[in-house]
Amino acid sequence: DPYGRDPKRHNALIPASKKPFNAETLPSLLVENFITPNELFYVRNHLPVPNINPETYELEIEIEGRKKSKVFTLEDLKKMPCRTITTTIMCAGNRRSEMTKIKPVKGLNWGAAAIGTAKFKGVPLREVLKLAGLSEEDEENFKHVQFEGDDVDVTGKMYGASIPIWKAVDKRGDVILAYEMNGVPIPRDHGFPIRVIVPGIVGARNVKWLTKVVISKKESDSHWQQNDYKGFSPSTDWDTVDFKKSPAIQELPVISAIGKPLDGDTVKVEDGHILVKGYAWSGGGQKIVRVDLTSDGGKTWHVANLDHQDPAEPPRHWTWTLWSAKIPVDKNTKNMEIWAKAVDSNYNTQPEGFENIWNLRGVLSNAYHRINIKLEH
Ligand code: MTE
Ligand code: MO
Repeated sequence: DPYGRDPKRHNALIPASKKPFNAETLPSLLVENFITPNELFYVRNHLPVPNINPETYELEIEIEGRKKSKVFTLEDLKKMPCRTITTTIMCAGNRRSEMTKIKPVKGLNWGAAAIGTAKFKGVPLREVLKLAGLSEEDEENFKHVQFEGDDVDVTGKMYGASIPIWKAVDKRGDVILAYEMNGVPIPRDHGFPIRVIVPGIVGARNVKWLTKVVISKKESDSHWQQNDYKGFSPSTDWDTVDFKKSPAIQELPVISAIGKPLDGDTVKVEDGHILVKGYAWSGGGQKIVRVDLTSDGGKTWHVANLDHQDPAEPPRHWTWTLWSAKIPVDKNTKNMEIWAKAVDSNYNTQPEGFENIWNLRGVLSNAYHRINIKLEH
């Protein structure tokens, strides 16, 4: 069993699949902490978890066309000046289970917790690239930075992805090669011993168990860059899809979700109100400027309090916002449907429903979040 050496997981992680292991916690637990505890951080593995010996670990940096690549040990990387970046990471398929209700899609049946926020410590990728010989001229001539993980499929292919080079070399891109997550060495499930952290960009490009970086004129040719993690029209299905026609997802659009109460919960009304809590986040370093809630189908909207928000300004606002709102409730109301939507610093907002954003892979599933609850007076 190739999965026999996978690490032990916390029992608050609810598996979406066991081999490979994919899991998320309950949204109600998630919204309790601005920094997601490592044990509750969603896990998205495509393959068995590698077991890397930190003593013999090597990271290879290749600049296409150069004779020799440069190799760094873990110790080499840890000796360099470090940076700590707090960022939210989200899977492109977060909240897919809601889109599936419109029409089935291919993908893990994620709820609203395939997202988390952590403090990562590591070395800026741009400094490592400079040491590997990348010049300012190279930054213009090459277009992509490709990453390879140490996890391999049955055909011997590594997990891989790439990002545009500007993101990697721009000081404000805040891309780091991380060796710590929330103050401890990165747990095995999250990429031990080195993972690239690409703030503001879809989870899939934050390659875990990083063993190779290639500076290239081309994108990664991996399955996950070319034939997955792309958006399509609602009328495109598996018989007509041409993956070459859509760009790979990089920065993610604005999203929000209610974490508490959960859909189907019974909630006690206090002082004529109920308390609703959730998260909101936007990719590309945009900041959440407002979260709106309604309990009457959009006739009236309540603006949520932004309870916990990092002070960083866009376009370097990498973390989610935790919010809460008190929704007034009539004496006679027994059931309630609550909707939430967020607005980011570009004034982009979420689509109303899933009908017109449905896509065959169930990605970018960011319509208004809607929950139905029962009320107890
Ligand atoms: N990196 C490697 N090497 N292998 C993977 O399967 N999954 C990607 C990304 N990096 C993956 C990877 C995807 S799709 C996501 S959403 C994030 O890792 C999940 O990171 P997490 O498991 O730390 O939450
Ligand atoms: Mo993902």
